[in-house]
Amino acid sequence: MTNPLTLYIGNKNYSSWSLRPWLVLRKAELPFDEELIKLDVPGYKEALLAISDAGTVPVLNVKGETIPDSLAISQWAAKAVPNLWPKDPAMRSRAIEVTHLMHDGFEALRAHAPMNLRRRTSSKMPQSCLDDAAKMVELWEDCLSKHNGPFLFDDWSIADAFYTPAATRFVSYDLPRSAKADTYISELMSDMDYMDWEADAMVEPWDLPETDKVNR
Ligand SMILES: N[C@@H](CCC(=O)N[C@@H](CS)C(=O)NCC(=O)O)C(=O)O
Repeated sequence: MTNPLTLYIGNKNYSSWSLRPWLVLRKAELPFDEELIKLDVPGYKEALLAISDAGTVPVLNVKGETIPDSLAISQWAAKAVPNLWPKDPAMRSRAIEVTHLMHDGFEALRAHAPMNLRRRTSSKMPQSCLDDAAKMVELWEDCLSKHNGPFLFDDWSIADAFYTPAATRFVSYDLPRSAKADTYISELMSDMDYMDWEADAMVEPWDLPETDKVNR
């Protein structure tokens, strides 16, 4: 390995937590190696625990030190390079707050509409999932209406990285959204870095049947 940073990630089709800091490192222009751990195959948990005690991906290895957790990795990157959070202090605080909302909340959306980039369905979703989706659209609209776009806080920030996997769920599961939210989703999904990740996900040979059968 040639880079001082290695990001351990899960399957690109499914691992929403991995996608977030991967985008952040790309936007930070910090060169990194990536190591993909296949999830839900025999021995995968041992493989994860060999990388960090968290037993999850993502994990960033910085010259031998490990940082688990998508938000901790993103915060590390924000300390290493400028401009990953908005400069304006009030905008910055709100960006951190909405990022935490995604990191810690929207459980129903996460459970009933797991990231699955290859999936396209219009099947009926549970009300709790639709309620979360509506809450997310409201949050996006609030941020977008206060700034000039195209991102939640004008320029791209870690907040947008955190909502990118959520945006893909609106498309995969055909979740209702306003025109403004749809424009934001299209913006995130046409991002060049996101498209690199998605291209890999499309040709990944591994399926997670439990995730694929959600809402079938
Ligand atoms: N809070 C963690 C969540 C990480 C997480 O749950 N990752 C999933 C993959 S997307 C995982 O590693 N799962 C392993 C398992 O369930 O055993 C973060 O933000 O990084």
